[in-house]
Amino acid sequence: SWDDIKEGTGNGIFVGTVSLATSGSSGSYTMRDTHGNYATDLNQATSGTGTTFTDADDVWGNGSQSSRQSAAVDAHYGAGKTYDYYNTQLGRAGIWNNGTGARSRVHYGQNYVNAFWDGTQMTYGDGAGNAAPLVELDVAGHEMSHGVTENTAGLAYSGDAGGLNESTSDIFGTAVEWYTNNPSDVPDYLIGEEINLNGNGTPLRYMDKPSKDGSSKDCWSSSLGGLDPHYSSGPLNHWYYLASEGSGAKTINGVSYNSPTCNASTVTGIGHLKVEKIWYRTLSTYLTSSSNYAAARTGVIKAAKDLYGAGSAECTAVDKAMAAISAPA
Ligand code: ASN
Ligand code: ZN
Ligand code: CA
Repeated sequence: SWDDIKEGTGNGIFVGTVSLATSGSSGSYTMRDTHGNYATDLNQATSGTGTTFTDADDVWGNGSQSSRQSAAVDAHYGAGKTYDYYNTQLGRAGIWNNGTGARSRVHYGQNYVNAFWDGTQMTYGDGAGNAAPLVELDVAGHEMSHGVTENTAGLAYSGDAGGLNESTSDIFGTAVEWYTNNPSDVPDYLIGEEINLNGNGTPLRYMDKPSKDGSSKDCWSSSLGGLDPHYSSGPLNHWYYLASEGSGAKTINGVSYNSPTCNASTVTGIGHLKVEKIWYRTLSTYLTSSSNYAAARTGVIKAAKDLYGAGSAECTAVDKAMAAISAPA
């Protein structure tokens, strides 16, 4: 039966060799965990639920990009780590906060260079050319977090709210990467750094200085809301970095960051986990579908007071970081 949970061995494309929560018994295992997170193979289709991955010896894939099981290992591992992060660090029992997991569909379409949440499930393309399958850990955390946003604040996908929505997914995708601390996918403040979407080894997005991608904004302005949400996310991603690590130059896990402020201030960081707790409380308590950056600024101050007290270093840091991205007060 599927609730006979096993620790299998997965050989992922990005995560290396990991223990994988699977179900079944000798001769017939499925890639399904205790919460009901499970992975299916779309086999290049673009609709349907796909075929559940099964395996005789509970050793999955060989780690190469051409291994059909390996893409599923990364996606299923990512779903499990995202579930565990929300559950243990933020007290949320999955996307719906009801203890149930979600389906991850892999091998979507032909040469599909994206991943998405559709209100029900996660879906991952295989990439094309230089771009690897889009099953990297921060992408899995990003897509599942769209589900969390949908089931909390319900942020719209346009205007300032669209940027807050996208950034929330980048923040928690990054949070999952830090929580997991996988030695083959060392945590950072970059998004999609393993996939090579640009073909030159650069990440998709940079949280310390979002404008490094050529399109995202570092600072809020009244025209921000007219941008694609993947670019209007920049200021809040910048806020997360500044509040976590502080302004200026810093090397973390071998990656060099240099985070400017928009108001010539200096910000001292409080560590990413506290910032995540403050943002999650903001998202789940103080924001609505139409919230803008001003509401985000008011919200993080309230959330920081709730969690750490008025006048706390945490409260000061998240407010100073909001000022440092020019968020309206
Ligand atoms: N991967 C993209 C995202 O989650 C897909 C999209 O643009 N909807 O933002
Ligand atoms: Zn997104
Ligand atoms: Ca990353």
